[in-house]
Parts: sequence; C-alpha cells; structure tokens
Amino acid sequence: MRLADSFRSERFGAVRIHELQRVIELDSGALPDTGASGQSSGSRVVSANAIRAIESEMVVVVPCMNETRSVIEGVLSGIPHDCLIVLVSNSDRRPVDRFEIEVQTVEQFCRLTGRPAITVHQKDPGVAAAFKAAGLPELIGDDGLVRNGKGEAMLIGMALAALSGRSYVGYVDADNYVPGAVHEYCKAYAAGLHLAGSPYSMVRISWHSKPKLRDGRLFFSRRGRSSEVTNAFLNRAVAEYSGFGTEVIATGNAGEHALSLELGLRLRLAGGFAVEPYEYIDLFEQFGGVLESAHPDVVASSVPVLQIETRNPHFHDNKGDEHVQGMRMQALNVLYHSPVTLPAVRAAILEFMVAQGALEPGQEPPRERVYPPVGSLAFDLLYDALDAEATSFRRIGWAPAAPVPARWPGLGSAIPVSPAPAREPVAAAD
Ligand SMILES: Nc1nc2c(ncn2[C@@H]2O[C@H](COP(=O)(O)OP(=O)(O)O)[C@@H](O)[C@H]2O)c(=O)[nH]1
Ligand SMILES: [Mg+2]
Repeated sequence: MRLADSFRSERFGAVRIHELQRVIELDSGALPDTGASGQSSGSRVVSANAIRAIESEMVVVVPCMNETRSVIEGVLSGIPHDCLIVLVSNSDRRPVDRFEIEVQTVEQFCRLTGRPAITVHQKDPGVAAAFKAAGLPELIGDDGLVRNGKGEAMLIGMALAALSGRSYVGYVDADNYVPGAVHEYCKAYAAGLHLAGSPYSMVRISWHSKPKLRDGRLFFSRRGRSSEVTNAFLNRAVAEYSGFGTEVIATGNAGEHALSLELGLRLRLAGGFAVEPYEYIDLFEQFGGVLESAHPDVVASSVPVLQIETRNPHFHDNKGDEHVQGMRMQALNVLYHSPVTLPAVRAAILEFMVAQGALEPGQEPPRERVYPPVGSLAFDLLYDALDAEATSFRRIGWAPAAPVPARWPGLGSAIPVSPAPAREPVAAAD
C-alpha cells in the first residue's frame, strides 16, 4: 500500500495527531518498504510483508446489531485472512434468533476459509457475569445484563482481543455494504500501525466519499453530517491550547479505526456512540500533559494518531436523521464535560446545543458513561466465567493460550482499576 506522506502534525502533550494521509495505491507491488523516516518522496510504501506481519497480530472486532446476513457475509469476506474475527452482537434473539443466524454465517465462513473466529452476544447473562467477575461491574445495567450501546460492544471486543494474546485491535462496522471498503480499511490499519513506529499508536479512517441518492442521481458527499460538527469542536479544543486554529482532526467520529492494545488497554472507553470521539478526549486527558497521568512512561514516549483517507466509497445502512443528531450530541456531551476542555470551548458547545434545540438555555449537557480501562480486568477470571457461563461465547477453531494470564502480557504493570481522578487543568499543553 502506498500512502501520501504526512508532513504536518499537531501535538497535544505526548499525543501527535498527523494530518490526513491519502491512500495513493491500494497495492504498491513488490517494492520494498519505504516507510522508514528519512526516505520521503511525498509518499510511503508499506510492503505486503509488513502489512501481513501486523495482520497476523490483529483482531478485527465487528459490532453488529440486526444487520442483514448477506451484508455481514460481505464484511467477513473483506477482513484479511490472518486477522482474528470477533463478532460482538446485540441483535434480537426473539421472535427470530438473529444471533444464531449470525453465528451460522460466521461458522460457515470459517469452515470455507479455514480460519478462526469468536462470537459473543452482548445480552448473554454469562457475559455480564464474566465482566462482573473480572472487575468491571460498571458495564452492567439495571437488568443485570451488559448495557446496550456500541461503545459497550467495542469494550467487550477489546477484552476478547486481549484474551487472544494478539497485539492490535481494529473495528469494522457490520453494516458496511462494500467488502472492498472493509478490505481497504484493514490494510490501512496495518499500514498505519506499521508506520506509526510507537507501541502506543492509533489509526483512524476518513473515507473519501459517501454515496447518497439525490433527485435520482448518485452524489458522492465528502463528509458525514455528524463528523463535521464533532471535528470542528475537537479542533477548537486543541486550538484553544496552542493558540493556533487547526483543522488537523478529520476523524472524530471514525467508527473504522485500529489501535495497539498497549494503548487500547489503557484507554477509558465511553458508552454508546460517544465512544469514538471520546477516544480523542481520553488521549488528551491521559497523555496530553495537562492532567496528571497514571502512565508517565507513555507520556514520556509518543502517542501517534494516524488518519488515513481511504479510496472506496463508504456505503452503509442509513439509520436516519434522529440517529445522526443523537450521535453528534453525544460527542459534544463528552467534550463539554472533559476536564481538559477550556471554558471558551464549553461556552461554544452550549451555544451550539441551544441553537440546535438540543438543550434549553441554562441547562447542562448530559454526562455520558465512561468505563475504566479494559487493562484493569483480570483476564483469567474473565475467560473462566465466559467459558463456564456464556453460551453465546463460541470459539470457532480458536483456543486461548493455556492458562490465560491474569494480566495482558504486553502490559508491564497493572492498570489502575478506577479512572484517574478528574482534575482541573494545571498547565497548557504544547
Ligand atoms: N453489538 C452492538 N453493535 C451495535 C450497537 N449499536 C450499533 N451497533 C453496530 O455498530 C455499527 C455502527 O452502528 P450504526 O448504527 O450503523 O452507526 P453509524 O454507522 O455510526 O451511523 C453497526 O454495525 C451496528 O450494527 C450495540 O448496541 N451493540
Ligand atoms: Mg452505520
């Protein structure tokens, strides 16, 4: 894969956000790697071997809620062979058990391709019991089951990725209509993670266009409705520290993204659709140099965020205006309540939300749920309870390294169980 070079980046403490890099060639041939710094010719090649090396260490999590079987099949077909597939479903089990249909689809795919996969259902009482036993009772709602939400599904996926012993986790939505797009996202994850050159790295996708029908014609729009708002406010939050306006963040809502587990297991994930924008905010909170960090070793290192613009059109299920509005507000809710967000940004968020009719004047935005880091879990207890109690936990040609260690092997020390205390900013980030 050949990517355009990223010439500029914006720093927020240890977090280095690289400007958007285009995919120039999906397949760059048998050329050797030119990913190393100092070999810049406007583009960088990541060799097929380097991509494969990452893929064989990557878990791809597919959050899925009531998507059609043929679309799911297409998504599976696009995930590179060496990645381990984890399907986390919140699909209806009555009147028709849609989860069973999904499991059959995954099983059949794995049989034909000779590859492993894991499936799990978010509302399986055994899954709730396992997360409780492993030390994350916050995930459980009043009904005694894991809460609904995409963030919650991603958290389960990350925990299973850690159980697998692999080093990276990537996310691909189950409602992607174009298998070639899924394939490109995964290749871009691997290329980006290879180029990032840090144990604590993240790659986020910005698709080039999203086709829509307008007056009977296909129109390829550049940005989603929700992304524009989320990105504008995230950029404003960064600019307020540096004193310079910026448009560096183009992937605030990126559902398609991947990260090293070294980083992922330290992050606090938010619930629902706040999960993606909150990843940026938590990076700023934990590694931005503004608040005291529980991980001074990471702050002393570097946390690169690569943003890659892919070529395939992003074609996914249209879930309507209300859904988009809801997502946009969840992003603003988490930004508003973050201790790193400066007062001018908070005021702008309030003003925007009132103008949108999402808030009454004088009201505060609601708080979103934020979970402790997945790295705080006792993985041996998690596995034992899933194994014993979770009937939806299907291991298709996959078994963990025995015995499962309590802590993810890549983490030097245990991750603190409780989130780092929220503190007021003490110093400006650079
Ligand atoms: N497991 C699980 N998946 C979910 C949940 N909510 C949404 N999803 C899936 O997450 C992906 C993204 O959700 P979607 O509603 O399409 O949001 P958008 O694409 O960001 O507008 C889709 O594959 C959904 O099926 C949930 O509560 N649990
Ligand atoms: Mg979607």
